[in-house]
Amino acid sequence: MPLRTACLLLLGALVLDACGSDAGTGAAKAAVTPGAAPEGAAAWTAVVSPDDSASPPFAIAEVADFDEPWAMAFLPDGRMLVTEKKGRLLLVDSAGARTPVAGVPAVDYGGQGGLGDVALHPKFADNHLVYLSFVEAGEHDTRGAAVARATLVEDATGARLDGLQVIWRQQPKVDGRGHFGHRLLFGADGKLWISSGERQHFDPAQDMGGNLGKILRLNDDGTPAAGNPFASQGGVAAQVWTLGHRNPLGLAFDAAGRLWELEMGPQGGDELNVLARGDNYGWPRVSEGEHYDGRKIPNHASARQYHAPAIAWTPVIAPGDFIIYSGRQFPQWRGQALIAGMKSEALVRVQLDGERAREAARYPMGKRIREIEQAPDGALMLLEDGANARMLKLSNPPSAQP
Ligand SMILES: [Ca+2]
Ligand SMILES: [Ca+2]
Repeated sequence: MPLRTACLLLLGALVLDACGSDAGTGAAKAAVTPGAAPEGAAAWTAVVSPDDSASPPFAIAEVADFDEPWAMAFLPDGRMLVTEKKGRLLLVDSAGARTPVAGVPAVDYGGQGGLGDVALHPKFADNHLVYLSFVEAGEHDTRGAAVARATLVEDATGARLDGLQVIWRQQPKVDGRGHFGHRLLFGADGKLWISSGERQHFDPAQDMGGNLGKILRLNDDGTPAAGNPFASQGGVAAQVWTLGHRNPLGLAFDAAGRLWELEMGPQGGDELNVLARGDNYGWPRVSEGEHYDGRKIPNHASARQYHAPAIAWTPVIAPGDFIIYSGRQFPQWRGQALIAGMKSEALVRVQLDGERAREAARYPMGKRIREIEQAPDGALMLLEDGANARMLKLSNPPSAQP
């Protein structure tokens, strides 16, 4: 009963591991068959209302292995760009064959930091612009996330990035190696959204003199977009769309144009939020969790000036990223959030209803899942976390086997 074993181990991990939900390294992993049907009562039946959890409607195929992968993005021709935290960018075809891409900027690797997200310019087919987030070293043992863009070139000598230009930086650079956030998203209007973590320094999330703990809305060249709510304050405040975020690791638009944001809470209190222009999401003044040292934090309901999450998780799921599904292979999931779960070692499915959300199902994967993307054919692509991490393709059988 490997799956049942995994469920029990998962429950144990939730109870025993009181710190480091986002520390980037997993506890002992259970060897399981991902996606197999759980037997008996799963460990989380008390906290979710699973419908098809007992029989996940997907088949799983392993595509390739990576060393600490962090993100992926699909090219128009169906190949993928995959980042590895230590600083490698790889072109990957559907059969898993990999081509290294030269010209990646130097990254400050360690802790939660290194090479981060990858996104394509909305007009990539014309301009071949690729955007990367990464951690950049500063002076005196400081560092911060940065975003660069460059042209992807493929010729007889291989693949490379040309004309690399840093277009955005976390300010200020601070010590520590956590909570960079640095997920990237382009909107339909071509605006670039960046999630910026508070670098485990708490108060910067409320300080408009810096851009830590904020969601930023920029033009594709990194300049502040017109219409941002704090533009009159000038400086980096002109970049800010929302504030009061801890470690935001996912951004996605739903079909109605709402922007959803997923962030790691402290001990408890992972959040899925609907972002509203200029709103304050409360960190570190309010949270549904508490500090790792046991100090209590008032909850969102105690201070109505802070925008409360649509859903919060205690115990944490420790999200890596999420998508809002829109594909063909799982039509019953269109409009739902699919979350890559790290500590939860699961694919977490959340039903969205307007601005409300409820967890609908968890699919045990037996490994920390760092990243999720929707493939052009509607399959789900997952990246496991850490060393010897697999890329998995989840397809709705029988028609879509790779
Ligand atoms: Ca919050
Ligand atoms: Ca992603």
